[in-house]
Amino acid sequence: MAEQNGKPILNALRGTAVEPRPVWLMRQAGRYLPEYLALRSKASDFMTLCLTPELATEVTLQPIKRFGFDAAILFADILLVPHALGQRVWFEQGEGPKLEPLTDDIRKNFAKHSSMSALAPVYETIARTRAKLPPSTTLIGFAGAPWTVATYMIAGGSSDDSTPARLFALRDPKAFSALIETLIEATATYLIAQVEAGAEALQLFESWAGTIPAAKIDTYSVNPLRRIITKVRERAPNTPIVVFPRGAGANYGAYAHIGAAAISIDAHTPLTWVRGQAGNATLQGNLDPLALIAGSGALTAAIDQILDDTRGTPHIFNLGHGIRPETPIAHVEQMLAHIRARRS
Ligand code: 1CP
Repeated sequence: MAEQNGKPILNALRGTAVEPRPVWLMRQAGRYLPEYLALRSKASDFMTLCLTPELATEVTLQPIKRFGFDAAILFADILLVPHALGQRVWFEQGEGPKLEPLTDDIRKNFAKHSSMSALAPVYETIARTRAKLPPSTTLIGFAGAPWTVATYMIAGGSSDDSTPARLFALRDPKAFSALIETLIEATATYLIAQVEAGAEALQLFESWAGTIPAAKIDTYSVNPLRRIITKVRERAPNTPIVVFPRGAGANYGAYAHIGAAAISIDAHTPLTWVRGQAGNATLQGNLDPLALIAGSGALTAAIDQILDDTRGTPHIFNLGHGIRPETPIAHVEQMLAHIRARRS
């Protein structure tokens, strides 16, 4: 029997089929919330917002205060790791992230930054948030998976199908594997520090799993994630880890056996199929973010399908990817009311 400690998300991550279904949303603190936009305009830039504990704590708590989700996710970004490793990162309004070119000089200095002490403000945000959360709400820390973070470091920003990183890996496998090694170490150190600061569960975002050629899925993604999970579990054996390999398709099964407590499922992968691949792992997801924009009958039908497909099994309700800025608040309220009114 899993321990019933009054935190629905932690109970689900430990393998209990919890009803009513615990729920949080990826990117739940963000631009669809007027209070986020108001606070965002106070910070000089997005990186400063992430690295100012007072503001980041407030943003983390905003969706909890408004909706009472079962988990809060730390307000930060996966690109804080390249920043901490010494590669300059900035966000241009409406344009997404930008990173300075990954020079030999920057790579030579990675080791100097490996303590992740530049992210001390993030650890302080975690401690402050934890102290303010309701007792039933779980605080989730996170990081990007090495491949996903590397795609941004190599391209200098977003790229549709990770072409720059894929070419770099094929042309210079030694340099690519050194970069992945650096990210494995840095990410494990960062996540362990998050747990020590008060994170109760962790999520690893492999947002660009879908761009990895099948023959490379193990070396680029599955093995690095397994190594991070092993390192974190050595130091924090009771902290469950969620892996989100968005777009992994037929490779979803490969992620079920790397020590993660849960796998988060995108909207394109059938939950019932993953259930058969995933052994005892808890599943999370997989509402289409567009159903949340559409609302009304399309939304309740999509919710019912997910709840029916996962009935009696450990499952955390979530989206298949981040909530979109144009999502009406009333539809988030409709979703929560519908999930919480259903008992099975
Ligand atoms: O609830 C929350 O908002 C939690 C905080 C959070 C998380 C978990 C943010 C804040 N970013 C992330 C993760 C993140 N960041 C991922 C993985 C999840 C996913 O696939 O969406 C990725 C890929 C990033 C990189 C990133 N940061 C992008 C995506 C660019 C692309 O290539 O598509 C963007 C637009 C950002 C900026 C960002 N991060 C977070 C917010 C709220 C924003 C928008 C910035 C703003 O306010 O203008």
